[in-house]
Amino acid sequence: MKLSLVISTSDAAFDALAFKGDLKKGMELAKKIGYQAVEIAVRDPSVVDWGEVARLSKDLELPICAIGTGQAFLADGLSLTHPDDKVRKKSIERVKKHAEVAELFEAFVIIGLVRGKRDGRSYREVEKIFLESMDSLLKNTQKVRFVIEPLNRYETDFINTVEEALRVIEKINSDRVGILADTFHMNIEEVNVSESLKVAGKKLYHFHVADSNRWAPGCGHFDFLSTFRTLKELGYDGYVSVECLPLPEGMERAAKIALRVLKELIVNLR
Ligand code: LER
Ligand code: MN
Repeated sequence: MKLSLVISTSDAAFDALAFKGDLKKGMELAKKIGYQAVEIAVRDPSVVDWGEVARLSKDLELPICAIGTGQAFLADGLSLTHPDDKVRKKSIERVKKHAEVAELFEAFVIIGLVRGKRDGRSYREVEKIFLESMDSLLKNTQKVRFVIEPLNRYETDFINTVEEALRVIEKINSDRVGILADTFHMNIEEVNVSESLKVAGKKLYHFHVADSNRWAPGCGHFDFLSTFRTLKELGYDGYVSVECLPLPEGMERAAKIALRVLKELIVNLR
């Protein structure tokens, strides 16, 4: 298991991000604190100088493990299941740009909020549109991998649990699509976090951590020990990305606490 920190470009509207703002500063701090990679939340990839990010990543020896797309939904209202065809096409184009960047860094593309909401439509209807959008993304990209992130009910009503994500993934039927499980969402939606992770099994491609209150791990009541034991049992060797509020005491402190707590946990698993 490798530890990563979620950072973002300056135009992010989402609060649960460490080092929201200056990407360069975020990458440098993540490295200084001791993270092995960063995950970058990006609203619009066309406004970022990716050459500069690639240089930084190389110089700092800090890989970029995933590209977040939720800002495109939060700030621009784009979604892969948008009822308006024109907006949906624009959304697919936007995520394709995310995918091109992700391909460059061999990073995952996160399909979280950007999949949209049901907005009064049936689950079936929205799922059908989502499958079409995913099909288009897969056909128009080479080998980049996508991860579907189940989100809690207060953020979307389309795919809240690992089981729901797995059902959609089964229909997509591509090894380029897996699950991103996030402890914050699982704590709200899953009956039993460890059991759900076992059901995901090898389809678990990526992992987000925050405590029950979305503070740094160790600052709430989420049972990280049993969850990490399950990850070990599953042979999970992907990234564990810290995606927490800048709490307690600001971004840097939260990121430091998270790293210390997670490192201790992982050592104790041996
Ligand atoms: C993104 O990874 C996430 O977990 C969501 O809560 C974004 O709103
Ligand atoms: Mn997440």
